[in-house]
Amino acid sequence: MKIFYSETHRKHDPPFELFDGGLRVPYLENPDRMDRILNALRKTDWAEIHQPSDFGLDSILAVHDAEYIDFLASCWTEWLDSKPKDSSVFLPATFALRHHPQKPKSLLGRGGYYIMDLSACIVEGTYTAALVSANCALSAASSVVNGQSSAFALCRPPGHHAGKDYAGGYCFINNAAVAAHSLSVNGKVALLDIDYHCGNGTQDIFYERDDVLTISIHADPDFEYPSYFGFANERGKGNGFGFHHNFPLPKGTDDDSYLAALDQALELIQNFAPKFLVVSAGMDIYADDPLGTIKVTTEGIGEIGRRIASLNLPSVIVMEGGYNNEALGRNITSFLGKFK
Ligand code: OKP
Ligand code: ZN
Repeated sequence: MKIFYSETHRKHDPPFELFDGGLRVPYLENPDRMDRILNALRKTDWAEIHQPSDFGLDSILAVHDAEYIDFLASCWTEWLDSKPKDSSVFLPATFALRHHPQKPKSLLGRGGYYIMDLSACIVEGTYTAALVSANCALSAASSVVNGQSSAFALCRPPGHHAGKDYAGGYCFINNAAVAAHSLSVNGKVALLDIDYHCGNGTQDIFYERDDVLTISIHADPDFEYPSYFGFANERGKGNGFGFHHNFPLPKGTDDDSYLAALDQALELIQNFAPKFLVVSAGMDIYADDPLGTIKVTTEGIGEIGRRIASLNLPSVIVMEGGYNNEALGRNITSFLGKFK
Protein backbone atom coordinates (compact mmCIF):
# COMPACT_ATOMS: atom_id res chain seq x y z
CA MET A 1 0.00 0.00 0.00
CA LYS A 2 1.23 3.50 -0.86
CA ILE A 3 1.57 5.75 2.16
CA PHE A 4 2.02 9.51 1.76
CA TYR A 5 4.03 11.17 4.49
CA SER A 6 6.34 14.14 4.92
CA GLU A 7 8.70 15.16 7.73
CA THR A 8 7.36 18.74 7.45
CA HIS A 9 4.79 18.05 10.18
CA ARG A 10 7.60 18.49 12.73
CA LYS A 11 7.46 22.26 12.11
CA HIS A 12 4.07 22.27 13.83
CA ASP A 13 4.87 21.56 17.48
CA PRO A 14 2.93 23.89 19.80
CA PRO A 15 4.27 24.02 23.39
CA PHE A 16 0.90 23.51 25.14
CA GLU A 17 -2.87 23.62 24.83
CA LEU A 18 -5.59 24.49 27.35
CA PHE A 19 -8.03 21.88 28.56
CA ASP A 20 -11.40 22.57 30.14
CA GLY A 21 -10.98 24.47 33.40
CA GLY A 22 -7.93 26.27 32.02
CA LEU A 23 -5.59 23.33 32.61
CA ARG A 24 -2.39 23.97 30.61
CA VAL A 25 -1.04 20.65 29.30
CA PRO A 26 1.65 19.58 26.78
CA TYR A 27 0.21 19.52 23.25
CA LEU A 28 -1.36 16.07 22.90
CA GLU A 29 -1.33 16.09 19.09
CA ASN A 30 2.47 15.82 18.96
CA PRO A 31 5.15 14.75 16.41
CA ASP A 32 5.86 11.52 18.36
CA ARG A 33 2.49 10.20 17.09
CA MET A 34 3.90 9.99 13.57
CA ASP A 35 7.12 8.28 14.74
CA ARG A 36 5.10 5.54 16.45
CA ILE A 37 3.06 4.94 13.30
CA LEU A 38 6.09 4.99 10.99
CA ASN A 39 7.96 2.50 13.18
CA ALA A 40 5.04 0.07 13.01
CA LEU A 41 4.54 0.56 9.24
CA ARG A 42 8.23 -0.02 8.52
CA LYS A 43 7.99 -3.44 10.21
CA THR A 44 5.29 -4.60 7.77
CA ASP A 45 5.98 -6.05 4.33
CA TRP A 46 3.23 -4.02 2.61
CA ALA A 47 3.87 -0.37 3.49
CA GLU A 48 5.59 1.74 0.78
CA ILE A 49 6.28 5.25 2.08
CA HIS A 50 6.26 8.10 -0.49
CA GLN A 51 6.70 11.87 -0.39
CA PRO A 52 3.55 13.86 -1.25
CA SER A 53 3.37 15.97 -4.44
CA ASP A 54 2.39 19.64 -4.32
CA PHE A 55 -1.11 20.22 -5.75
CA GLY A 56 -1.17 23.98 -5.16
CA LEU A 57 -3.66 26.19 -3.32
CA ASP A 58 -6.59 25.72 -5.69
CA SER A 59 -7.39 22.24 -4.34
CA ILE A 60 -7.52 23.71 -0.84
CA LEU A 61 -9.53 26.79 -1.81
CA ALA A 62 -12.10 24.44 -3.38
CA VAL A 63 -13.30 23.57 0.15
CA HIS A 64 -12.00 26.45 2.31
CA ASP A 65 -12.78 30.19 2.42
CA ALA A 66 -9.94 32.28 0.91
CA GLU A 67 -9.86 34.84 3.74
CA TYR A 68 -9.59 32.02 6.28
CA ILE A 69 -6.59 30.56 4.42
CA ASP A 70 -5.05 34.10 4.26
CA PHE A 71 -5.47 34.32 8.02
CA LEU A 72 -3.63 31.00 8.54
CA ALA A 73 -0.87 32.13 6.18
CA SER A 74 -0.10 35.45 7.89
CA CYS A 75 -1.14 34.77 11.48
CA TRP A 76 2.31 33.91 12.82
CA THR A 77 4.24 36.88 11.41
CA GLU A 78 1.45 39.23 12.48
CA TRP A 79 1.57 37.70 15.96
CA LEU A 80 5.31 38.34 16.30
CA ASP A 81 4.89 41.87 14.86
CA SER A 82 2.35 42.60 17.59
CA LYS A 83 5.08 42.05 20.25
CA PRO A 84 2.99 39.77 22.51
CA LYS A 85 4.05 39.11 26.13
CA ASP A 86 4.24 35.35 25.41
CA SER A 87 5.21 34.73 21.80
CA SER A 88 5.52 30.92 22.10
CA VAL A 89 2.07 30.29 20.66
CA PHE A 90 -0.85 32.14 19.03
CA LEU A 91 -3.92 31.30 21.06
CA PRO A 92 -6.77 33.84 21.32
CA ALA A 93 -9.05 33.77 24.33
CA THR A 94 -12.22 35.38 22.91
CA PHE A 95 -14.26 33.55 20.28
CA ALA A 96 -16.97 34.59 17.83
CA LEU A 97 -20.45 33.25 18.29
CA ARG A 98 -21.49 32.80 14.65
CA HIS A 99 -24.84 34.44 15.03
CA HIS A 100 -23.88 36.84 12.24
CA PRO A 101 -20.85 38.38 13.96
CA GLN A 102 -18.81 40.98 12.10
CA LYS A 103 -15.28 40.10 11.10
CA PRO A 104 -12.90 42.41 13.00
CA LYS A 105 -9.55 43.77 11.76
CA SER A 106 -7.36 42.99 14.79
CA LEU A 107 -5.26 39.82 14.77
CA LEU A 108 -6.67 38.39 18.01
CA GLY A 109 -10.15 39.34 16.81
CA ARG A 110 -9.63 37.38 13.61
CA GLY A 111 -8.15 34.54 15.69
CA GLY A 112 -11.32 34.29 17.75
CA TYR A 113 -13.36 34.49 14.53
CA TYR A 114 -11.49 31.71 12.72
CA ILE A 115 -10.67 29.37 15.64
CA MET A 116 -13.24 27.47 17.69
CA ASP A 117 -11.28 26.35 20.76
CA LEU A 118 -8.02 26.31 22.73
CA SER A 119 -6.52 23.22 21.05
CA ALA A 120 -5.89 24.72 17.59
CA CYS A 121 -2.65 26.42 18.62
CA ILE A 122 -0.73 28.20 15.86
CA VAL A 123 3.08 28.40 15.78
CA GLU A 124 5.61 29.39 13.12
CA GLY A 125 5.39 26.14 11.13
CA THR A 126 1.66 25.49 11.45
CA TYR A 127 0.56 26.77 8.05
CA THR A 128 3.39 25.05 6.17
CA ALA A 129 2.73 21.77 7.98
CA ALA A 130 -1.02 22.02 7.34
CA LEU A 131 -0.47 22.59 3.59
CA VAL A 132 1.86 19.59 3.32
CA SER A 133 -0.60 17.48 5.33
CA ALA A 134 -3.35 18.34 2.81
CA ASN A 135 -0.97 17.43 -0.02
CA CYS A 136 -0.49 13.98 1.55
CA ALA A 137 -4.28 13.49 1.30
CA LEU A 138 -4.35 14.82 -2.30
CA SER A 139 -1.46 12.52 -3.25
CA ALA A 140 -3.30 9.51 -1.81
CA ALA A 141 -6.45 10.55 -3.72
CA SER A 142 -4.49 10.90 -6.94
CA SER A 143 -2.94 7.44 -6.60
CA VAL A 144 -6.41 5.92 -6.12
CA VAL A 145 -7.76 7.80 -9.17
CA ASN A 146 -4.81 6.31 -11.06
CA GLY A 147 -5.86 2.77 -10.19
CA GLN A 148 -4.50 1.86 -6.74
CA SER A 149 -7.23 0.10 -4.73
CA SER A 150 -6.26 2.02 -1.59
CA ALA A 151 -3.75 4.55 -0.27
CA PHE A 152 -3.00 5.98 3.18
CA ALA A 153 -2.42 9.67 3.87
CA LEU A 154 -0.37 9.85 7.06
CA CYS A 155 -1.51 13.40 7.80
CA ARG A 156 -0.37 15.65 10.63
CA PRO A 157 -1.89 18.02 11.63
CA PRO A 158 -5.24 16.21 11.32
CA GLY A 159 -8.18 17.88 9.57
CA HIS A 160 -11.73 16.75 10.32
CA HIS A 161 -12.63 19.56 12.78
CA ALA A 162 -11.63 22.28 10.28
CA GLY A 163 -14.70 23.74 8.57
CA LYS A 164 -14.94 25.97 5.49
CA ASP A 165 -13.70 28.95 7.46
CA TYR A 166 -12.53 27.77 10.83
CA ALA A 167 -9.87 25.80 12.70
CA GLY A 168 -10.45 23.72 15.84
CA GLY A 169 -9.42 20.59 17.71
CA TYR A 170 -5.81 20.38 16.38
CA CYS A 171 -7.13 20.85 12.79
CA PHE A 172 -6.46 23.70 10.32
CA ILE A 173 -7.03 22.39 6.79
CA ASN A 174 -9.53 19.57 6.31
CA ASN A 175 -7.32 16.96 4.61
CA ALA A 176 -10.08 14.37 4.11
CA ALA A 177 -12.45 17.00 2.67
CA VAL A 178 -9.79 18.31 0.29
CA ALA A 179 -9.20 14.71 -0.89
CA ALA A 180 -12.94 13.94 -1.16
CA HIS A 181 -13.58 17.09 -3.20
CA SER A 182 -10.71 16.26 -5.55
CA LEU A 183 -12.14 12.75 -6.05
CA SER A 184 -15.67 14.10 -6.58
CA VAL A 185 -14.81 15.46 -10.04
CA ASN A 186 -14.55 11.78 -11.12
CA GLY A 187 -17.74 10.47 -9.49
CA LYS A 188 -19.71 10.22 -6.24
CA VAL A 189 -17.72 10.00 -3.00
CA ALA A 190 -18.62 8.60 0.42
CA LEU A 191 -16.65 9.95 3.38
CA LEU A 192 -16.81 7.83 6.54
CA ASP A 193 -15.35 9.35 9.72
CA ILE A 194 -14.51 6.82 12.46
CA ASP A 195 -12.51 9.20 14.67
CA TYR A 196 -13.80 9.22 18.27
CA HIS A 197 -14.83 12.88 17.83
CA CYS A 198 -17.54 14.13 15.46
CA GLY A 199 -16.10 15.30 12.13
CA ASN A 200 -17.87 18.64 12.36
CA GLY A 201 -15.61 20.37 9.82
CA THR A 202 -16.29 17.72 7.18
CA GLN A 203 -20.01 17.98 7.97
CA ASP A 204 -19.85 21.78 7.50
CA ILE A 205 -18.02 21.55 4.16
CA PHE A 206 -20.34 19.03 2.47
CA TYR A 207 -23.61 19.82 4.28
CA GLU A 208 -25.42 21.11 1.18
CA ARG A 209 -23.95 18.64 -1.34
CA ASP A 210 -25.56 15.46 -2.62
CA ASP A 211 -22.49 14.16 -4.51
CA VAL A 212 -20.47 13.56 -1.34
CA LEU A 213 -22.18 11.41 1.31
CA THR A 214 -20.72 12.16 4.75
CA ILE A 215 -21.13 9.88 7.77
CA SER A 216 -19.55 10.30 11.19
CA ILE A 217 -19.59 7.72 13.99
CA HIS A 218 -18.48 9.32 17.26
CA ALA A 219 -18.99 9.97 20.94
CA ASP A 220 -22.31 11.71 21.63
CA PRO A 221 -21.87 15.52 21.60
CA ASP A 222 -24.17 15.60 24.63
CA PHE A 223 -21.08 14.71 26.68
CA GLU A 224 -18.11 15.06 24.30
CA TYR A 225 -16.24 17.61 22.19
CA PRO A 226 -17.19 19.28 19.79
CA SER A 227 -20.44 19.64 21.82
CA TYR A 228 -22.44 21.63 19.22
CA PHE A 229 -22.33 19.27 16.23
CA GLY A 230 -22.78 15.56 15.69
CA PHE A 231 -26.37 14.95 16.81
CA ALA A 232 -28.41 12.35 14.95
CA ASN A 233 -30.96 14.89 13.67
CA GLU A 234 -28.34 16.73 11.57
CA ARG A 235 -29.09 15.26 8.12
CA GLY A 236 -27.86 17.86 5.61
CA LYS A 237 -29.53 20.87 4.03
CA GLY A 238 -31.03 21.85 0.66
CA ASN A 239 -29.75 19.48 -2.05
CA GLY A 240 -27.63 17.86 0.65
CA PHE A 241 -30.61 16.80 2.79
CA GLY A 242 -30.32 13.07 3.49
CA PHE A 243 -26.63 13.02 2.52
CA HIS A 244 -25.19 13.50 6.00
CA HIS A 245 -25.56 11.06 8.89
CA ASN A 246 -24.30 11.14 12.46
CA PHE A 247 -24.08 8.10 14.73
CA PRO A 248 -23.62 9.40 18.27
CA LEU A 249 -22.48 6.65 20.67
CA PRO A 250 -22.56 6.39 24.46
CA LYS A 251 -19.55 6.17 26.79
CA GLY A 252 -18.17 2.66 27.12
CA THR A 253 -19.30 1.48 23.64
CA ASP A 254 -17.57 -1.90 23.09
CA ASP A 255 -16.50 -3.73 19.92
CA ASP A 256 -19.89 -5.36 19.30
CA SER A 257 -21.96 -2.19 19.72
CA TYR A 258 -19.48 -0.18 17.68
CA LEU A 259 -19.61 -2.73 14.86
CA ALA A 260 -23.42 -2.63 14.89
CA ALA A 261 -23.33 1.14 14.25
CA LEU A 262 -20.62 0.65 11.61
CA ASP A 263 -22.79 -1.90 9.76
CA GLN A 264 -25.60 0.67 9.52
CA ALA A 265 -23.14 3.23 8.14
CA LEU A 266 -21.78 0.72 5.61
CA GLU A 267 -25.29 -0.06 4.42
CA LEU A 268 -25.91 3.65 3.77
CA ILE A 269 -22.68 3.76 1.77
CA GLN A 270 -23.65 0.71 -0.28
CA ASN A 271 -27.06 2.21 -1.08
CA PHE A 272 -25.37 5.46 -2.18
CA ALA A 273 -23.15 3.46 -4.59
CA PRO A 274 -20.15 5.83 -4.62
CA LYS A 275 -17.20 5.57 -6.95
CA PHE A 276 -14.71 6.35 -4.15
CA LEU A 277 -14.47 6.07 -0.39
CA VAL A 278 -12.56 8.39 1.94
CA VAL A 279 -12.07 7.24 5.54
CA SER A 280 -11.21 9.72 8.28
CA ALA A 281 -9.29 7.25 10.42
CA GLY A 282 -8.94 8.40 14.02
CA MET A 283 -7.59 5.80 16.42
CA ASP A 284 -8.98 7.53 19.53
CA ILE A 285 -11.88 5.03 19.62
CA TYR A 286 -9.27 2.73 21.19
CA ALA A 287 -10.14 1.61 24.73
CA ASP A 288 -7.02 3.17 26.31
CA ASP A 289 -7.01 6.51 24.51
CA PRO A 290 -6.38 9.42 26.91
CA LEU A 291 -9.10 11.58 25.24
CA GLY A 292 -11.58 8.76 24.55
CA THR A 293 -14.38 6.99 26.43
CA ILE A 294 -15.19 4.39 23.76
CA LYS A 295 -13.85 0.89 24.44
CA VAL A 296 -12.86 -0.54 21.06
CA THR A 297 -9.93 -2.99 21.20
CA THR A 298 -7.03 -3.34 18.73
CA GLU A 299 -8.78 -6.46 17.35
CA GLY A 300 -12.00 -4.44 17.07
CA ILE A 301 -10.13 -1.80 15.04
CA GLY A 302 -8.93 -4.62 12.75
CA GLU A 303 -12.50 -5.84 12.31
CA ILE A 304 -13.63 -2.26 11.50
CA GLY A 305 -10.91 -2.18 8.83
CA ARG A 306 -11.97 -5.57 7.47
CA ARG A 307 -15.63 -4.53 7.16
CA ILE A 308 -14.82 -1.18 5.51
CA ALA A 309 -12.39 -2.86 3.10
CA SER A 310 -15.06 -5.43 2.19
CA LEU A 311 -17.05 -2.62 0.51
CA ASN A 312 -14.42 -3.10 -2.20
CA LEU A 313 -14.32 0.58 -3.09
CA PRO A 314 -11.20 2.48 -4.18
CA SER A 315 -10.30 3.93 -0.77
CA VAL A 316 -8.31 6.89 0.51
CA ILE A 317 -7.57 6.49 4.20
CA VAL A 318 -6.70 9.71 6.00
CA MET A 319 -5.08 9.88 9.45
CA GLU A 320 -7.03 11.88 12.03
CA GLY A 321 -6.69 11.57 15.83
CA GLY A 322 -5.43 8.93 18.29
CA TYR A 323 -3.44 9.93 21.35
CA ASN A 324 -2.29 6.73 23.01
CA ASN A 325 1.08 6.98 21.28
CA GLU A 326 2.28 3.64 22.57
CA ALA A 327 -0.67 1.82 20.94
CA LEU A 328 -0.95 3.96 17.77
CA GLY A 329 1.38 1.83 15.65
CA ARG A 330 -0.37 -1.47 16.29
CA ASN A 331 -3.83 0.10 15.98
CA ILE A 332 -3.02 1.64 12.59
CA THR A 333 -1.40 -1.52 11.20
CA SER A 334 -4.31 -3.61 12.49
CA PHE A 335 -6.69 -1.30 10.58
CA LEU A 336 -4.72 -0.70 7.37
CA GLY A 337 -3.58 -4.31 7.04
CA LYS A 338 -7.12 -5.24 5.94
CA PHE A 339 -6.92 -3.06 2.80
CA LYS A 340 -5.10 -4.11 -0.35
C1 OKP B 1 -9.14 16.04 17.70
B1 OKP B 1 -9.45 14.76 16.95
C2 OKP B 1 -10.34 18.00 26.33
C3 OKP B 1 -10.50 19.01 25.21
C4 OKP B 1 -10.07 18.42 23.91
C5 OKP B 1 -9.82 19.00 21.54
C6 OKP B 1 -10.02 17.61 21.09
C7 OKP B 1 -9.66 17.49 19.65
C8 OKP B 1 -9.68 16.11 19.10
N1 OKP B 1 -11.17 18.27 27.45
N2 OKP B 1 -10.11 19.37 22.89
O1 OKP B 1 -10.77 14.57 16.56
O2 OKP B 1 -8.87 13.57 17.44
ZN1 ZN C 1 -10.57 12.57 17.66
